[in-house]
Amino acid sequence: MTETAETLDNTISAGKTVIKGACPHDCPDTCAMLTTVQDGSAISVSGNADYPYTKGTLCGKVDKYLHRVYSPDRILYPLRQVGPKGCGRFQQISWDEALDEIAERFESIIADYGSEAILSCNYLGQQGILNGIASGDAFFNRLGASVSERTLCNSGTRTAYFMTFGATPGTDPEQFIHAKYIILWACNAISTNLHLWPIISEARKQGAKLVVIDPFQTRTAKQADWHISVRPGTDGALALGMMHVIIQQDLIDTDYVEKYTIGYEQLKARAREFPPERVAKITGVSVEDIIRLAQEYATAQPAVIRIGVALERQAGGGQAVRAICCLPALVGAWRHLGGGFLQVTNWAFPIQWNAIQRPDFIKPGTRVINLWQLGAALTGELELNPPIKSLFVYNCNPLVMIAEQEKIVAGLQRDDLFTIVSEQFMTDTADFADIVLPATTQIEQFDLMYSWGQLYLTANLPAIPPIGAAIPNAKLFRKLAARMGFEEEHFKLTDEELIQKAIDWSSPTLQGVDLELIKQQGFVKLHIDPTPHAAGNFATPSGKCEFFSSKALQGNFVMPFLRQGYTEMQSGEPLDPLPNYTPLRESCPSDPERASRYPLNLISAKSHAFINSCYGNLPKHKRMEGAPRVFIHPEDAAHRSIEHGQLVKVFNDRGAFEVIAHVGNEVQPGVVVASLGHWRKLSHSNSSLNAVASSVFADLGRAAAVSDTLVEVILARRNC
Ligand SMILES: Nc1nc2c(c(=O)[nH]1)N[C@H]1C(S)=C(S)[C@@H](COP(=O)(O)OP(=O)(O)OC[C@H]3O[C@@H](n4cnc5c(=O)[nH]c(N)nc54)[C@H](O)[C@@H]3O)O[C@H]1N2
Ligand SMILES: Nc1nc2c(c(=O)[nH]1)N[C@H]1C(S)=C(S)[C@@H](COP(=O)(O)OP(=O)(O)OC[C@H]3O[C@@H](n4cnc5c(=O)[nH]c(N)nc54)[C@H](O)[C@@H]3O)O[C@H]1N2
Ligand SMILES: [Mo]
Repeated sequence: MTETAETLDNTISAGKTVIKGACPHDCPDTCAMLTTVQDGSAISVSGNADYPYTKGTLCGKVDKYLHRVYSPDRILYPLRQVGPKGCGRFQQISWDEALDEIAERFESIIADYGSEAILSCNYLGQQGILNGIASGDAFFNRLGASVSERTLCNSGTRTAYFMTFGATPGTDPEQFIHAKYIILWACNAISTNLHLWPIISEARKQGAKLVVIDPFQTRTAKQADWHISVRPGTDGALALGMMHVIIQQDLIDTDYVEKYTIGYEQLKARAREFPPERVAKITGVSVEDIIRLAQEYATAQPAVIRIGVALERQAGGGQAVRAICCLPALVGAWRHLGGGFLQVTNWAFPIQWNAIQRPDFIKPGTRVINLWQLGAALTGELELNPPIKSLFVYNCNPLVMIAEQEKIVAGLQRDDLFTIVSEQFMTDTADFADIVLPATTQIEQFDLMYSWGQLYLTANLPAIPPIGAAIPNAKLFRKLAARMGFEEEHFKLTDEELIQKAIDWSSPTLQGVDLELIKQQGFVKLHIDPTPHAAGNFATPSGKCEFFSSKALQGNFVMPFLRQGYTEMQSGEPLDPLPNYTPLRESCPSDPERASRYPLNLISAKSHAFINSCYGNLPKHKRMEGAPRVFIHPEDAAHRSIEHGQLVKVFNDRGAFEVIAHVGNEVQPGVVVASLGHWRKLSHSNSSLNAVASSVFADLGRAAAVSDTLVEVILARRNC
């Protein structure tokens, strides 16, 4: 009997039950979670010790999950706004009243403006197949709403990855244990991918070297064998410089390149343009370090690269990812167990998203609105016809998480905008809602969880009944569909029926597995080849690793985190089929005037104690995170008479926010770093980082160049 089974028996006999679940958050780890229940209440959560990937540990955020579930601030009943928008004055109403009002307003908006005047704004607040990013798609598609293009995260990276490798999960993180050289490139794993860390630590005990490439000395960079502090937005040049050295010093795996790649000669010509001397000037990394990195990476096999998501948030971020993706094939790293490349693994999961999203319900020609442009869409700047008259927000907190915050505030303040927010907490966004709907937490609902950072399908069984009148997202959209009179069978399917349809049970990755087995065991690991590309076998049109991308020639295209079929291929200018380096957009010399007014480049980093903005309101998590800060180099601080610990204003012509200055060498001169997720209304200035961030698109995947943002920092007035 395993340890957990023993524990289970003991706890059941003591009048307690332990229910198998999974962390709901937008995080690569997707931990298996156990909830202990006594007399109908959850009394503790813990990691499932039987789960091979997370081995019984939860992070410091989710081990306090019950603070979320039982917080006195939970929204437990439907509410109607009674004060001016944004003041957060609400009165409790019944579900029937809420649904009636939504249906009546939708019907009148559709009659006056057409259904495209309605837009949903949703993301990964919950990550399950049922209640996650796609849970409302069938409803909104059937309604005829504008389609929201959700490129808030990972779309630039995914597009680049897809151009090079196709839809493949890459290297299984559990195989990192065999690696001898690990590069965490723009990835702060100790904060954002915690359960990869013990695997990396084990590999290091067995002799692996850990290199972190990041302009910021993160918790992870501090622990590395070698931290390479690159200038933001210059990684494309660094990767091309590495290639230059690898090719020049004949460190390529010629056999692998010949058999399993296409475009080597063109790539070689491109890399020739990036000698280390030029790359050193661009990146701020010394010539010696560029050469050493290239040599070590090429020769210390198995070598594996794990990239985070931050690269795509710079003007040339997509092509930088493309360049980094080319490295493993060049040196044959894919041949080895534990070698290769990891970005996101969810390509591996045999999920038939169309069964959940129902893109077939979309009326041909329905317009698509990108969520990074929410502010411009709501304020009328986009000159949409019809204008947006209703916004339905769920699994998302746009007022904190989407750039150009001031425009979003202005849009949400519109009296003629009917806003519905389904939430667990009264977020900054929910304050502006006309109707707020109560959402359940993970331990109150059923779901099946995939992962974007590992290879397990994990069951989440309800541990306690819904609290108050809260309901899961899947149920919310069934209720709305019924109230709108939608007759399609889809809207009558139960949770389990939907899951049965959504999974391709015949996939070789799930041989011998059915839903009952997953529920019983709590999880299954997909059957995936541990060296998926040892002999090529890429999922590209050529079946090879495409240094020269054939997809790029067909026109610009977008690969969002979850696509609804139709967004894949767009017409337009062909993309550069070879990886390249594009300088930052906002800084000199592209806009010298702007750069002189706002000389510092602001990077947004994920906070340690929150998941995006989740937990940003809970006292224990806030204490763990500390006050919102901006990291600034001592030279930049001295130049502005700023001292460590003082309140400063970070601003540009888009907006401003106030935080405490952390003066230190963690950042380079010219760069400032602030963490994301602090709530606007709990901040000094009633604004936060996205007040200044730009929502201009980067080069690939319509990711926004939010970290390609110039600002100035001054002492906040109240210091004077
Ligand atoms: N604790 C915690 N964990 C999380 C989240 C959270 O909010 N909090 N969010 C989850 C989500 S949604 C995501 S997408 C992932 C993101 O996971 P990560 O990608 O690891 O997180 P980020 O903090 O966005 O970026 C990682 C690092 O990239 C660096 N960086 C920024 N610009 C550049 C650049 O131009 N070049 C290089 N080389 N580095 C750069 C930043 O300084 C930062 O340290 O984390 C997930 N996990
Ligand atoms: N400037 C800048 N902006 C960024 C980023 C950046 O690095 N810089 N990062 C981007 C990234 S990587 C991401 S992933 C996005 C994240 O953007 P969001 O997905 O908007 O981030 P969250 O703050 O997690 O908001 C999710 C909300 O969903 C709610 N929620 C949780 N579970 C449920 C549920 O079951 N039902 C309902 N109805 N609601 C629920 C939570 O309470 C929370 O308020 O932000 C992007 N924005
Ligand atoms: Mo993300």
